Amino acid sequence: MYAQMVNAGADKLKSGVEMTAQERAFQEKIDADIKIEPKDWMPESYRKTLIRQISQHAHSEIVGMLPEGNWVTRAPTLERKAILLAKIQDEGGHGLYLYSAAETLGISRDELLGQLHSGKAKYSSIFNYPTQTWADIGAIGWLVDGAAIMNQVPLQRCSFGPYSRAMIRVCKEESFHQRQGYDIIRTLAEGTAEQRAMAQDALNRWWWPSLMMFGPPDGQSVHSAQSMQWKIKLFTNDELRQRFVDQTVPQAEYLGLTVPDPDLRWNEQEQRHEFGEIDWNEFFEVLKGHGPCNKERLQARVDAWDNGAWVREAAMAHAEKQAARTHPDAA
Ligand code: BYC
Repeated sequence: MYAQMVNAGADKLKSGVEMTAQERAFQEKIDADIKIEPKDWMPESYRKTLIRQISQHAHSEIVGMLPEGNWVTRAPTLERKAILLAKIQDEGGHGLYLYSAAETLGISRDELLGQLHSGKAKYSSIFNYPTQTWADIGAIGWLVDGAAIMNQVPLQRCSFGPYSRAMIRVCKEESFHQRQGYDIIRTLAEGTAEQRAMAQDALNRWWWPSLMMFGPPDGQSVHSAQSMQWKIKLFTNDELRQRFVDQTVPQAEYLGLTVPDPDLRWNEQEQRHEFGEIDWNEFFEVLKGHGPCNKERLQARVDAWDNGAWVREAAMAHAEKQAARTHPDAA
């Protein structure tokens, strides 16, 4: 039935290759907004694209714990410390849901982590910047989680069932994260001149890297066209970036902070903010491993893996002992 709803022009993959009958049936399901589940047939490149995106998303959550973890012992009050700890634990949880979603596509967690540790898999560029002051924790919540939500709310409707369902819970928690970040920045912006300067300094340093989180401009985004045909992505990188700017600029104005972009202006006719040129050279350098903290972040993850070896070994030995007790004849 859903075949009737198919876009008649979509008989080719975005790569220009003619679709097989099986691929066409698959695309028809997607066009009819029917979720693809792990045991359903799917093109190999759909599976690979999902593994790439979901695992990079999972790695971003786990690496994203590091810049925040840097401030747990220095949070200004007990309440802020408890909130920050809870937020970091949430990020760990998001990473685990996402690794589980990726595993449904037939790849093991060990392989996924191996790809992170070898540098083969990416994680979000944003986490290669340092957290220099407490205001940076506010900026991460306000801007970085704000950008993450902008990207992830549409992903709740993406075509792959396990990913879309993971995003529903993740988005609820991210929305709390964004508010706690805004609350930190608002408190500083309403505080002493020194606190206000800290908030402005954090905005100055995190604004442009936050805009880069949405990925390269549409003209240079290699995966967007195919991912949108498959509804792995529902909006382009530039569309989401524009929405983020339009949402965030009024929040900065409310706080009395200045967005560090002299070219920023409201375009009344188009009902959107125009903004200045992003330094894409900086973005691609960070992706190549040359950001301020790339080496430190990756090393921290590799060390955590190595230092946790004894826990994994002990858990395996315990599981084997339990299994031998339950099924003594199986050994
Ligand atoms: N950083 O063709 P494109 C969070 C790569 S954090 C690094 O447009 P795609 C959190 C891209 O992978 C947010 N790499 O790619 C918040 C590709 O390289 P490969 C995590 C980037 O996939 C607070 C190449 O550039 N969210 O949640 O169509 C605390 C070409 O790009 C970046 C997600 O991951 C970047 N910013 O679109 C803790 C959301 N941008 O793979 C955690 C899910 C691009 O060919 N992901 N690249 O080597 C997505 O929506 C998409 O993957 C992206 C990129 C929009 C990010």
